[in-house]
Amino acid sequence: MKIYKLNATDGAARTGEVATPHGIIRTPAFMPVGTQATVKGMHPEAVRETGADVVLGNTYHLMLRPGAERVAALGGLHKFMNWPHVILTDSGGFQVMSLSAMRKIDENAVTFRSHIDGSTHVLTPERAIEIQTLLGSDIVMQLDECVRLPAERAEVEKAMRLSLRWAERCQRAFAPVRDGRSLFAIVQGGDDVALREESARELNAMDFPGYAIGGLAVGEPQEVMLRMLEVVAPLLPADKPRYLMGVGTPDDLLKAVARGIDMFDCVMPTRNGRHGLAFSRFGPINLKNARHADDPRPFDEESPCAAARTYSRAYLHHLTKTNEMLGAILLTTINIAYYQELMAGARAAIAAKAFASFADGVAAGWAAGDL
Ligand code: PRF
Repeated sequence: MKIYKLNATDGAARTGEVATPHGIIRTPAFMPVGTQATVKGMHPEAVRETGADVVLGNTYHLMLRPGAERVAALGGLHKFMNWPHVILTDSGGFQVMSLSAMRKIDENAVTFRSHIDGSTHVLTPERAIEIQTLLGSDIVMQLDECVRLPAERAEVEKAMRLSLRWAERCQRAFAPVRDGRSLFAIVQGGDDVALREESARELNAMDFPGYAIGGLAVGEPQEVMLRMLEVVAPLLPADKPRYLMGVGTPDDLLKAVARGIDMFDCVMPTRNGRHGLAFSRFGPINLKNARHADDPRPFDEESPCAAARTYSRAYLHHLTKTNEMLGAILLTTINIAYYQELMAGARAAIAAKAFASFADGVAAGWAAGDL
């Protein structure tokens, strides 16, 4: 099934649309992270207002609490969280590795202890598909194994090969329950060019509707990540979407778009917003800094985001210093809106064949710094 419509290219950068049962994703796209069936601190309506077409949910968290069967009985994740637009869910393996108290991976499954109550769970590729189907996810991710870098080549190779076998099992489990939804494969292979090539080629031959690149932004320098994108992206089919998982800073996003990436997710704008850090056309701004205490100017009078135009830097400073909920809410909103503005700018620039000058202009704004 073909879900991607390529609208324009500019060098390796692409703009297009991904079709799903709950609507279209305009690409390049940033997907706010809604781990626990909520983009932390924001009403779904407010998330939509920033221009987001899709949010990401997590198999790992939702299977533990409230449970996938419960969400299904309540009408599915879209209804449960009041997000009638596109939902992509991650498959759980990556979150098990970073969050669970104990975990063990073998050929059949990842077995782990819940970080909530210590209970033991077994996540097979088949169960990862079943959970994401119970949730009603529009874009389902295969179960994979992601290795943190730096790592021994043998370890990266083993995880990449296991991920290939799990891709096949996920594909087999997904076919009978697909119902218009899509399953994306995940390219692994760490920082090793040959392993990345093998992973991309094998997954390509299995003919998935979309491809993710995993195992990056896990401890390696940015230039290594970009090099891997330069290796992998050209090996992926031009008529299918490419999703770089768990990335990144605004700078990472523009550099990855320049190398042919279409979709991103990251906790950075939400998590940093909760801790007083805002992303902006002036670069990152720490609202906890005392220099904002007497500054009556709005955060950014030229932002398309009402919160950024309305609230003063002095007030945002006060809210973050006092740990008020509204501070987290406003900065999360400002950050998600900035990420969406960046992607909208990238889409327009690619369509106008002016992506390089767009990216240079944005970077010049960051370099000039705060007003
Ligand atoms: N695999 C999965 N989810 C992920 C990653 C991965 O490699 C990453 C790595 N940046 C983030 N999220 N399934």
